[in-house]
Amino acid sequence: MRVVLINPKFRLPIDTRTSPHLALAYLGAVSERRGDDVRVYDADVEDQPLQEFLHEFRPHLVGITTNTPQVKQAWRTAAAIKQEMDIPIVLGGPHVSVMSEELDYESLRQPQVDLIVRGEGEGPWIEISNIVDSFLRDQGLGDARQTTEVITTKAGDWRDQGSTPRSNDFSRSLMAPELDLFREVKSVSYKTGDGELHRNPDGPVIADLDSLPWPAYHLFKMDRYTNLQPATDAVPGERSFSIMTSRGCPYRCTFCSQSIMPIKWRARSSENVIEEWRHLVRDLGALEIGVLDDSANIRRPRLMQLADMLIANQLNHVPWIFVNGIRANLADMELLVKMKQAGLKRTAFGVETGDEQMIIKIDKHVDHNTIRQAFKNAKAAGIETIGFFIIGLPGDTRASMQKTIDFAIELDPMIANFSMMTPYPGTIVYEQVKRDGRFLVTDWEDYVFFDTKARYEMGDLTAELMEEMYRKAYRQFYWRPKYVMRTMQRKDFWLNFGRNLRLAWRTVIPRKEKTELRQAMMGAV
Ligand code: B12
Ligand code: SF4
Repeated sequence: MRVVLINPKFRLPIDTRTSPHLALAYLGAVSERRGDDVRVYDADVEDQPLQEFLHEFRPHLVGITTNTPQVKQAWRTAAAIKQEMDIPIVLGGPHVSVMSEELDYESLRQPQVDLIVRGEGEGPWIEISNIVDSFLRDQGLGDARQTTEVITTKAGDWRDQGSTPRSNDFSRSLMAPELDLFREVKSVSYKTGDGELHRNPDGPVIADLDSLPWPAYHLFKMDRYTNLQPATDAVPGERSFSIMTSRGCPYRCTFCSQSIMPIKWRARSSENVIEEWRHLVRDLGALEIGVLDDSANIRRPRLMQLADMLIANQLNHVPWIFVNGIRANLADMELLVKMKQAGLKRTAFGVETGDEQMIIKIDKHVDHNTIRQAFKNAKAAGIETIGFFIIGLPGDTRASMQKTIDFAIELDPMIANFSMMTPYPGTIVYEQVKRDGRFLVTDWEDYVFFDTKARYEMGDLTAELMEEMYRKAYRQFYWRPKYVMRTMQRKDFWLNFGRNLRLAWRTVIPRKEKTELRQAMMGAV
C-alpha cells in the first residue's frame, strides 16, 4: 500500500531552523516495516506542489501531523488533498489528542478529515493501515501493496478518466456506517459516512520502546533542512540529529502540554539507544546530537549506564545536548560529571519562575535551592546551561515576574529562554484561564510562544504588564555587559550573528507581519 505522511507548512514568527519531524520518521519506519511504500511530504522544505506530488505517487492513505498552531493548516492541507482524490485522511499529534476540549471532534467536524489518532501513534496507525489494506483487497484491488491502479481521481472526474465510480468513493465507502471498520481500534476517533462521530477508548502505551524501529530519516530530503536539530549550534555544514531515549513524563506541571500524552515514563534500553547513536554517528555522519526526551534523568542508573556505554563505545567525541531540559532535582554532581565525560555539551533546565510561591502553584515539584545547585553542578562539570523561564503564569504579578528575571540573572545560564505564557488546551493553566480569566487569542494559529503578544488576561495580570515584563526579561538578561562580553567570545555567536541579531530585534520590537505570514501559509498548500 502507498502511504504518505505530511508535515503541514507552518511558519513561526521568528526565523527558526527546520528539522526532520521525528514523529513522521517513526511512523514512516513502522509503515515500512509493515511493507508499505512510504513517502514523507514535509511542506517546510518541499518544492514540488502537493497536487503534483499526489498525482505522481497516488497514495492509498494519508497521515498528517499537527500541533496546535498547525491545525488549521492541517485542515487546509487535508481539503486540498480531498479536492484531488478521495482517500482516507488521518490526523495525529498533540493538538488532536486533547479530549477534554473535544479537539479530536473539532477536527473530525472538518469534512475532509476521516480519522484521528490520539496520543502515541505507531500502534493505531498500523492498525488503520491494516484495515485500509484489507478493505482495498476486499474491493477486488488485490494486494494493495502491488496495485498500480489509480484508485483515486479528482472528485467528479472519474467518468472522464475511465475509472470506476467506486474509486471515486474510496474513503466514503471505507467509512460506511454499516461497515464501521474502525470500531475496535483503540485511541482512535473517527467519522462514519453518515456524519456520526465516534471515539474509541484509549489504548495501552508502547511498553517496550526497543520494539520500535529507528526513525526512517532516509524518507526525508535531509540536505534541505537548515539544521537537523533545532536547538543545537547549527554550525554550517555540520550534520546534527535528534534522538529520543525515553518517552513520557511522570510530572504534570500546570502549563505543560505534555499532560495530554501518556503519564507513564518509559525508557529504551541503553543497548538499543547506543545502537541508534552509533548509527547516527558512524552511518549518517552526525557531528552533534540533540536528545529530545522530556525528562531523560528520571532513572539515574539508566543514564549512568548510558554514559558509560557512550564512553566505552567511543561515541563521546560527538557533542550532545539535552535540548528540552532535565529535572534539576535529579541532577547531582556525579551524574553530570559522568555525562560530561560521555560528551554532554549543554543541558537545559526548566526553571519557569523565580517566585517561591509560584513554583509551588505550578506543580513543578522542585525548589529554588535545588535549581541553584543543579546549575552550579552543571557549570562545575563544564557543561553549558540553558534556562527555560515563563513570563505571565496565572497569579504572576509585576513583583513575581521581576523575581523570575532576577533569578535568571542569578543563575546566569548561557541561554535564557523566556516564553510568554501560552495556555495550550488540555493543560491546567488552560482550565484556569477559562474559569478565571479571558483569552485574548481565538485563533489556533496564534498559539505560538515565540511571540511578543500576551495570550490572556487574568485579574491584575494584564496583557500590557505581561508584554512589558517579557521585553524587560530579554533586555535585562541579554544586555548585561558581562553577558555581551562573554557571548562575543563564542565562535558560534559570530557564525550565527545574523540570526542572533534578528532574534534580538524581534523580542524587543513588536512585529506586525502576522497577516503576511498567514497569507503565505494559505498559499502554501
Ligand atoms: C522537537 C520539538 C520541536 C522542534 C521541532 C518540531 C519538529 N518539526 O519536529 C521545534 C523547536 C521546531 C518545535 C517548535 C514548536 N513546538 Co515543539 N516540540 C518538540 C518536542 C520537544 C519533541 C517533538 C518530538 O519529536 N516528539 C517525539 C515524537 C515521537 O512524539 P510526537 O511528536 O508526540 O508524535 C507522536 C504522537 O503525537 C503521534 N503523532 C504525531 N503526529 C502524527 C501523525 C499521524 C498521522 C499519526 C497517526 C500520529 C501522529 O504519534 C507520534 C509517535 O508516537 C515536543 C515535546 C514532546 N515530547 O513531544 C514539543 C511540542 C510538540 N512542541 C510544542 C509546541 C507548543 C511548539 C511550538 C508551537 C512552540 C512555539 N514556538 O510556539 C512550535 C511550533 C513549530 C511548528 N513548526 O509547528 C508542544 C505542542 C503542544 C500542542 N498542543 O500543540 C510540545 C508537545 C511541547 C510541550 N510539552 O508543550 N518543537
Ligand atoms: S514541564 Fe517538563 S517536567 Fe513538567 S510536565 Fe512538562 S515535560 Fe514534565
